[in-house]
Amino acid sequence: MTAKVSASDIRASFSGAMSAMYRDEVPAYGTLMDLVARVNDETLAGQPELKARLEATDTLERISEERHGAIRLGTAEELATMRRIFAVMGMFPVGYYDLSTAGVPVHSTAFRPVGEEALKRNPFRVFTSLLRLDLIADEALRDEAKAILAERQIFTDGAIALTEKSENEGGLDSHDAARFVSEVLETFRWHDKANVSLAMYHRLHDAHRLIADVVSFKGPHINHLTPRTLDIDKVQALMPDYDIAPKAVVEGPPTRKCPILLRQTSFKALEETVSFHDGKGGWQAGTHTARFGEIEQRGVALTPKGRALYDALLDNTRKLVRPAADGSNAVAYEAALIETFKAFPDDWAAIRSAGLGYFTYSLTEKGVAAGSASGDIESLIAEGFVRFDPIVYEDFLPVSAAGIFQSNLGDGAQQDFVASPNQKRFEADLGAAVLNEFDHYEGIEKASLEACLDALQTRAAAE
Ligand code: OOG
Ligand code: NI
Repeated sequence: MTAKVSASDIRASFSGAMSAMYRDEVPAYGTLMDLVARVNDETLAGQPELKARLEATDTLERISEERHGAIRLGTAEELATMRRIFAVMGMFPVGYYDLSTAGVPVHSTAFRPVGEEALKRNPFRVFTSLLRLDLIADEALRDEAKAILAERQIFTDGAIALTEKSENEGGLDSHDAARFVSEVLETFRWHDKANVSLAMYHRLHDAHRLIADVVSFKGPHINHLTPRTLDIDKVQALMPDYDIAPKAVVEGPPTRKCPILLRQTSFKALEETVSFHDGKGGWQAGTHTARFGEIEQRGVALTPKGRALYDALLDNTRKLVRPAADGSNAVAYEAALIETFKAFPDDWAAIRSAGLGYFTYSLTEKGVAAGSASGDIESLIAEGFVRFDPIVYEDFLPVSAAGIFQSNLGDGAQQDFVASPNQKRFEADLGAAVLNEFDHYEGIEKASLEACLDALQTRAAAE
């Protein structure tokens, strides 16, 4: 029997292939990648303690290869099949995001690797949304959209056959893995020929721009890829020098010494030429705006207590200043954000002792040399036997995601829906439950703590 390629290796190779394809399709993404690489190098050179921490936790290497993407699917069947395909690459649905409250008729999850080893190897994630036609008022249009979606097949026969093979045989050998990557890539490719007429596109677009983006095309083109930067403010400030116009405000928490959760910013989607059916067997030219670029900076994952504090502070800020789509009050918003977030400790030890964030524990050089030590975790830390490092937040934030969606839907696209989260329905369509992100971080924290205490043979003392 030929050896199987690990799911993480398939994921790494897929992430690389996707990046190369998108770089080809959207040259500004390539420019952004170069800028991020430059800023990351400069940040590491200027902050030796950050570099040392990343090295100590074995997470320095993953950063230059790190990115996430996003797609929007049209049907439950597409979502369920996508789940099986991502599973071949070791990517599993984590979290449920309801974006209806933010005027976007979708709900979403993030497919991503789970567990420390897989994340270290390659943390590629895909924010995956499912269109909610049930939120569209116009019943006739809803039925037409459904009928159009029912006709399309977004996966190649090869992608489905190889997914089944992997499920039946517990993985793929290197030849099949390479074929799998190129077959699956087809689903994410841009199509400049639409599925519909220009008139239909306009009707869908009038109902909601996002509906047109999902229903009018042969497949769920990847709509952005996001490299991870170590200094988002610097990249944001340098973007204009590279001829990229960033969105007015950075989503998420303010600039801090100790980054928490996730900060994101994007550049506006491109207007692209698309051919639509002319109803006479030919094509008619039109345009569509969908694909954009984004960058993100990731900080510590927060506990439910930390997250509740974050949500409350963000909410308070937005009550003071609601960021306008045109960026006119960006300065006031940023000032309010900084002021409000003074209530969130900005020091790793304080964040840890207040139970706001998740950390991994490991032995220091002194701890390794000592071999054994007694005392509880607090005294082991105080005596320098054990160190703690923030666990990176690997997920997304619904308010930020809504901001990213909105900035690419154009001004005035704001639309109100009645908030209607429906995780049960989403999971039924997905064919699986989504993982709870908090449980996952807590598990990683606990395992590291136990490993440390075991190594120092003080487990009994700590219990
Ligand atoms: C997804 C937007 C969400 C993020 O980084 O929060 C997202 C989309 O526009 O399809 O990618
Ligand atoms: Ni994104």
